[in-house]
Amino acid sequence: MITDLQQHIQELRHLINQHNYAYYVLDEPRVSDQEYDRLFRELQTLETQYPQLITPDSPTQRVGANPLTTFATVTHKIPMLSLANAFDATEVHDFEQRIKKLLKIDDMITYVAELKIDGLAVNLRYEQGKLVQAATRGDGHQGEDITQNIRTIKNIPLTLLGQDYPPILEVRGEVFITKTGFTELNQHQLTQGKKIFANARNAAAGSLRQLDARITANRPLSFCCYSVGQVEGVLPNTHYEILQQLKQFGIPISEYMQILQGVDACLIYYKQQLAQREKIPFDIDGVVYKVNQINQQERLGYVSRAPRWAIAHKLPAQEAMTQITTIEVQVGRTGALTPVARLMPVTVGGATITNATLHNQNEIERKDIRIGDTVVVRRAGDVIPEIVCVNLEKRAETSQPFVFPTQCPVCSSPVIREDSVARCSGDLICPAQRKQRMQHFVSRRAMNIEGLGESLIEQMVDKGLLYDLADIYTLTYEQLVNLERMGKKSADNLLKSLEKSKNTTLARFIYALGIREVGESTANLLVQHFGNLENLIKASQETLEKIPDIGPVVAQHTVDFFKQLNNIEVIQRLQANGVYWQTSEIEPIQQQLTGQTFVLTGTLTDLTREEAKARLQKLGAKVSDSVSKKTTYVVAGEKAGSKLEKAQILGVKILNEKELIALLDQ
Ligand code: I6G
Repeated sequence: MITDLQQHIQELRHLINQHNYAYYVLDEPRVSDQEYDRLFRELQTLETQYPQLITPDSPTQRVGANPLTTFATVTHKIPMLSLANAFDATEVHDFEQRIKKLLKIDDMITYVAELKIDGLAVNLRYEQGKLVQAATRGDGHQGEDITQNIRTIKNIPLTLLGQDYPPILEVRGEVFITKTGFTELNQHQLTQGKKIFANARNAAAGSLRQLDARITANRPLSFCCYSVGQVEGVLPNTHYEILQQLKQFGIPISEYMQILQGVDACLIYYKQQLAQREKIPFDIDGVVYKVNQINQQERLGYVSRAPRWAIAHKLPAQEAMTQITTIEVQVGRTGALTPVARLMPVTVGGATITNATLHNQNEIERKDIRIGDTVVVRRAGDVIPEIVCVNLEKRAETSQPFVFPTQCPVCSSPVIREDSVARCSGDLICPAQRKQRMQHFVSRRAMNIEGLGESLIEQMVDKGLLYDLADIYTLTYEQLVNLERMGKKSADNLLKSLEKSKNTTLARFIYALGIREVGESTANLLVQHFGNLENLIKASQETLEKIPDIGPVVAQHTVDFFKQLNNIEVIQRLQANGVYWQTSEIEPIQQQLTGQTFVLTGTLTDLTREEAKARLQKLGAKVSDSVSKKTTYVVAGEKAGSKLEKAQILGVKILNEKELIALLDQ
């Protein structure tokens, strides 16, 4: 006989499991965090009062209290295979040709394309819907029993949902840490004085290999399923449907999966994923194409421990090993000194790299980087390459730590320290700072002076033709034509582009001045707010700080910049030399909605999204993409979905389109 209390406890567990499923698998939370915590605490309290009613599959029982002394060995019922690799399109076409030949067909083959997450492969075994064992891949035949650790991963169900799951079901997939999880974990490790991890994969591996599951429980691990192992029971007859079925049982699967016809479609998928690699929230090292029909998979079988029906199309590696030949210090536009490692050339992510930023002295010390060291370098997208870690095994005994200079390497002025940043105190005395400021001033998004590149600026500053920004507009044909690599035509063209650049906008001009921390969007904000340069020059720290999105640091740098008389003098000379902008176009911003944040969702009928956004911003409002407690209003158009639901849960005020228009027309 089941008592009312047992019944209630079971209901609580079921509800919590359903909420976990909605949150982790469907990515559609159904209750607020507070409501979830309330249910969880209620269950915990009842289980503390009645410990005899605790069951191992209760959602409260993820973290075991007793550390292990060693991991037991698990023999896989069905070997955990690896995948064959393809490194280019030809190899992918060859894969398809082999398949067609073996299947003796010439029709289109249906594939499922998935991402290959850079994590650790594991096998999870469910018996009668309960998670009973989890193991690493190991050598493919035997792995380690990591059940205690796997149970702590929040998106892995301890009990499968529904009733019609196979009585024995093994699922396989990758345990990984997201990019943000990895950054936060390393930040936490740093503050605790603990070892930091070289990359997300190492962090995931280190976390799974803990004998004490309480440590694993504090690591941001996730799981994503990509196939099944032993199954006793019936599953659908395509790979895609099997995964969808697993999702129904509460197993997390990838949202990046696509069904595609033929390998050409797979190659398009590859290009798309490569292009958006930086936006994918976790590291990937390839994409995988699998034949979708299970009967075709069965006919194709396996060769040398890899299925013939699947292939991993590798993405360019983002990391490589090389040696640091020397460390140099570069002086930036604002005098910040950045140490840069010069490297033995190495190919990473399809490009040859010879330099990597070392950020600052702290970073060099933290990673214990020395000249001559063998290091792992990482190049992710367009980001400047970085040193991930030193290979200490290859360190020479003679290696010496790098001594950070106390004087600017260019102008010998003393180096001053501002937190982690070392700065040359030379300001305009320092030719390096002057060159950098000029490069910024002439750049495309600033004054957009075509034909005035880095090497020309370098020559002209060194020859004394250019001292400050205003000198750029005093250059003459005679001066230009005598420079190295400068013919008559180039001199003429440069003079023309100088002339053209004089007609600019105030926002571009402010950005071009190179005030510390004032990027393009801040420059735009300043223009919207002050309307003209005179008002900005006069603005106090207090006035500046009142502008939404302008913090005390930006305000301070702006005030400091305009306090310096030589900066005002340069501005006046620039204007005297012909730089101008249209003042009439600038309307100072109206501020009724300052400090309010709007989220637009669903389809608007009378206004377009862009119009609504522009009009809100003009009135000083911020328009955001995501709903939080800080959102002032959610504007819900037709067919508004999850954002509207979230607003309702969080108690954020909701406006319809008519109400929005009324607000805008006030
Ligand atoms: O190691 C793997 C990574 C990803 C896989 C895999 C996968 O699918 C997205 N799929 C299979 C079938 C195997 N290894 C054996």
